[in-house]
Amino acid sequence: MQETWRWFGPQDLVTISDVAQAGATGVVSALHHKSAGLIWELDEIKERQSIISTMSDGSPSGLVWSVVESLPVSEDIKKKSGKWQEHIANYCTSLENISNAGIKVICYNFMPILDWTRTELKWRIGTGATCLRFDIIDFAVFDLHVLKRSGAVTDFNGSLQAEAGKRFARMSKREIDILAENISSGLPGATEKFSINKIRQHIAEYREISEHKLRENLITFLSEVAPVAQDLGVRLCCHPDDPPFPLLGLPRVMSTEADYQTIIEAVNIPSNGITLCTGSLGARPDNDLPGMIERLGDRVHFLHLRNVKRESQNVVGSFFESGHLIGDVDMLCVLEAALKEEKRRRDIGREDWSIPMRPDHGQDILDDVKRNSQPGYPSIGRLKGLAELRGAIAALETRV
Ligand code: DNO
Repeated sequence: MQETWRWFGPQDLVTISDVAQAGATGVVSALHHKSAGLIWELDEIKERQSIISTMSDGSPSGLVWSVVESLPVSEDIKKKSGKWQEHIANYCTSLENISNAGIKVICYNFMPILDWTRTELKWRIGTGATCLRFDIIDFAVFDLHVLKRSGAVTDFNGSLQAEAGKRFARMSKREIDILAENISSGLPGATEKFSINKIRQHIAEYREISEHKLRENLITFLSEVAPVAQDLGVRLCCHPDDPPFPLLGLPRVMSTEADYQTIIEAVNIPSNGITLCTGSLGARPDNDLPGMIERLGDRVHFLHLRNVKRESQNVVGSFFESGHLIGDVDMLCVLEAALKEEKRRRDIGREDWSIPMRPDHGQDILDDVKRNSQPGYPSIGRLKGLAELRGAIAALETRV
């Protein structure tokens, strides 16, 4: 596995020199300032590559930009409305430019409006560390009492509504503002930050878009872009929904193995692949992650390795982000399945046998609290995660 590290560009408080010390060899990055739908020009990509290859004292970092995360898909493409055809053409031009710069793995997602969603960004666990958390009652507070979405009452059962009502009554104005901010604009990597009114407006635009329609729109998108990627030797990898269930009454179509299977079969070429994110998919008790690697392994082009602790056996429920090897995801089985997939690829002579992986997220520990970098992306917490995963991989490699 190629060890990679997500870096949010020059404004990231974790620097390229820090990344070099983490021991990763690949960098996962994006031109975050570009809105979805625009073309990534070759010179902008090359400029970012040169920044990644240089440490703050001017010496070579030894790092290579190996994965783009994300090349975002515009809302028009997801809704198949407005400028969707122009945006698909621009997406293909960006793929060509990224490929010409030598980057061959490209991650994206197909979640309507919001990218990944958490309700708390600094949830304190017993050790004093903090982590990200999704709390279903807090989310119901937001949906029922802040957004006041008309369909929300049918999406939460009676006891959840009652709990949310009680919690909302106890919350201060500041707590409510923080909750709204966390959900609508708090997380790094998302392409847009939304006001409450903007969210309402976007939700209204999805009124006619069922789960079936959204899946069809994803297939339309892939039917256009995956063959272009295939010709360029680029591997596209769709990130799962995070969390892997519908939110705000909006459809989500990449939450389970069956979802992936449908998309893979619909556009059945190797470049149409998966970002297997163990933390996103692991928030659902009915996702069998090692089994998914065994069955869909051929198309796993990128691995996000992190863990979660679920607080119920329900598909829709609360969870927090636990240590990389501690939690409901059986990380050792996942790693073993991934190593077996790499061996299978080596045996048949596949050039892409080494799957890029990144330690996904980390808890804020020690000096992370002072540095206050992007939520979920602290330096020391991720370093610990990477070191644990590296140790586990080294031990498992002797057995596979
Ligand atoms: C969260 C990330 C997501 C992911 C995008 C991929 O940490 O995994 O922001 O990058 O959903 O498109």
